[in-house]
Amino acid sequence: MTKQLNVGMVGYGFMARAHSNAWANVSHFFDTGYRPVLKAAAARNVSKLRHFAEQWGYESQESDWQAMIERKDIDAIDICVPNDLHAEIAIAAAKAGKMVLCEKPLARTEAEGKPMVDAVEQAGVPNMVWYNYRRVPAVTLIKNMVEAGRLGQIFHYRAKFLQDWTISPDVPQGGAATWRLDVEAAGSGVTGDLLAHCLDTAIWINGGITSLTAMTETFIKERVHAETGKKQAVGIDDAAAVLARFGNGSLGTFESTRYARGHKAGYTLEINGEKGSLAWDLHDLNRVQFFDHSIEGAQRGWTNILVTDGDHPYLGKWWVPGLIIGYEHSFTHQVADFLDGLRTGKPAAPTFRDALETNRICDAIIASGMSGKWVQL
Ligand code: SOE
Repeated sequence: MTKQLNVGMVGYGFMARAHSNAWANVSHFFDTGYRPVLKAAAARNVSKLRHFAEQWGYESQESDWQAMIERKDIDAIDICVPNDLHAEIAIAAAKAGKMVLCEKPLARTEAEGKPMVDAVEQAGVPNMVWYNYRRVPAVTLIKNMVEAGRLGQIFHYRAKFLQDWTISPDVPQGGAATWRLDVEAAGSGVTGDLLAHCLDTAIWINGGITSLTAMTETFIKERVHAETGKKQAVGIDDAAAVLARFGNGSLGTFESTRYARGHKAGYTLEINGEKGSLAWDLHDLNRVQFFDHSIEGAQRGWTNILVTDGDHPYLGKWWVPGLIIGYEHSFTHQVADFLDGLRTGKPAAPTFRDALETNRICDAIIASGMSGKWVQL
């Protein structure tokens, strides 16, 4: 029998829309045994909340998240607010016995994330962090191919996440639209916002990182704060370049910036192994590029696999073979896996504990960027 799962959303921005879309459509496509219901949405800005809640069909609205957490008719709290609010909400939700889902990164730092992990584990509540790119079918296929040994020994893992939206000095920091530039709200800049995605995917596919060194830069040193109207020092990293060693002996290179003119969400990755290479580009997200060295010499070359067949990860649940899917589907897949985890008792990853490791690596990047030294993890 299908069970109802009542969702309480905290926030109304871009991520709240991406998650709401996933909650709303997952049971149309995936048989998980659960039917999520958009039960309540909470935010302080009442007019923005009303617009959001009505557009997405939330049954009720709360002007403070505490009230929503206290409600008996809410099963799961989904946190889609700036990073500085994650810990307080997640801990309170766990104490109230709710399932907790949190937008990435888990917290601003590992130290802030640790009590969040303790809270969900002590309460024994299901929990997950939204690192959605794992669930792009092409990326999941890469994971499966690496796990099946198709690349043999891995030598290199290379990833980039490039944007260009903060090049102008007129972009403010702080406030609802630009909190990602305010170190108080975000914790870090591109490291926690963009590189965190690359790191989550990397450690999932290629295992743990054992040491790293990083170069970070803040190109624009002062920006007006949207809330005070005053110019103040910028505390976030605008760009980060990282050299890393993985536990399996391979070398990692990671780059992230908001100063790569022409790039809006340029997430790419490539893995090179003894038997072959695999590559993926978010802007062509249904394709995997594969070089298979075992193919006879004259026919050997890069093959492009269009990941749209019924036997590709998640694709059997969507349309018919050959029809492409997009960014938003990765969130639906994440909810589907979360709900499957509830049914099977095998929690979907990344859990809070898994995501804490990404925070640990981000902290090491920021520390190394400041000291110029290698950090052992
Ligand atoms: C920043 O612009 C951002 O929206 C990140 O916060 C998301 O996590 C990333 O997926 C896309 O870019």
